Amino acid sequence: MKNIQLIIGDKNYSSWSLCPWLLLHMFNLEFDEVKIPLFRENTAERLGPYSPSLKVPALIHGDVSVWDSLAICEYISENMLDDAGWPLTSKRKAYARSICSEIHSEFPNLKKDWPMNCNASYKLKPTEPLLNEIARIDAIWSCCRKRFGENGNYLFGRFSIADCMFVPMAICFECYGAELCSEANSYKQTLLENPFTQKWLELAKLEEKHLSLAYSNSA
Ligand SMILES: N[C@@H](CCC(=O)N[C@@H](CS)C(=O)NCC(=O)O)C(=O)O
Repeated sequence: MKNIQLIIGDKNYSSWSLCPWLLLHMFNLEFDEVKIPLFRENTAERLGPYSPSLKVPALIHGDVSVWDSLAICEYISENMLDDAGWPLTSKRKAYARSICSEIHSEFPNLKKDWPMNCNASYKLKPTEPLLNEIARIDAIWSCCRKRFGENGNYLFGRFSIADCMFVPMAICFECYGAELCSEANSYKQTLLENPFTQKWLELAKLEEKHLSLAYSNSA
């Protein structure tokens, strides 16, 4: 058994699990993946030993346990990557942390109306509040790319935690058909073409499809 265990939900539905999973893969950190399918009778019972919130993701590292996607990514960066999970300068790092917190705590309509379902592919007309949230993400992406993206294709050039936190949105935007400006759209493509995003999507295809396409939980 490796020293790091990442507890995740179904790859089809668990948007937050994808964030630290991608970070660990992008930085070549070996870990054991423990998958606990969500929304089953025994889900809470199986999550109990790993996650006090009874949600995924959770990370076990030696005798430390961390839950909540952003806290896990921060822990990985601080303890395993010498802070390389964030952009280098404090100005960029502050910006990156702000947009990560924003995506984590805001966007209720996106999380409710367009939940991640990797195998869904159909157009769902966004409501006005959802359109406003999509426009905000479009602005975050295009603004970051213009201001900070000079050394690569990710938000801050090279890959960072900020990209991890936005990959589920890229999958949802592709699946439900969000309209984006060209700068944001090409960033969305970068996230979707990332080899580990591709790997996640391939593995999601192999899973049992448990929920209907338009399920209403904000997984
Ligand atoms: N803020 C948490 C959200 C965690 C969360 O909602 N996880 C979902 C799956 S992506 C879950 O475990 N849902 C199961 C449930 O609500 O019972 C994070 O970022 O990790």
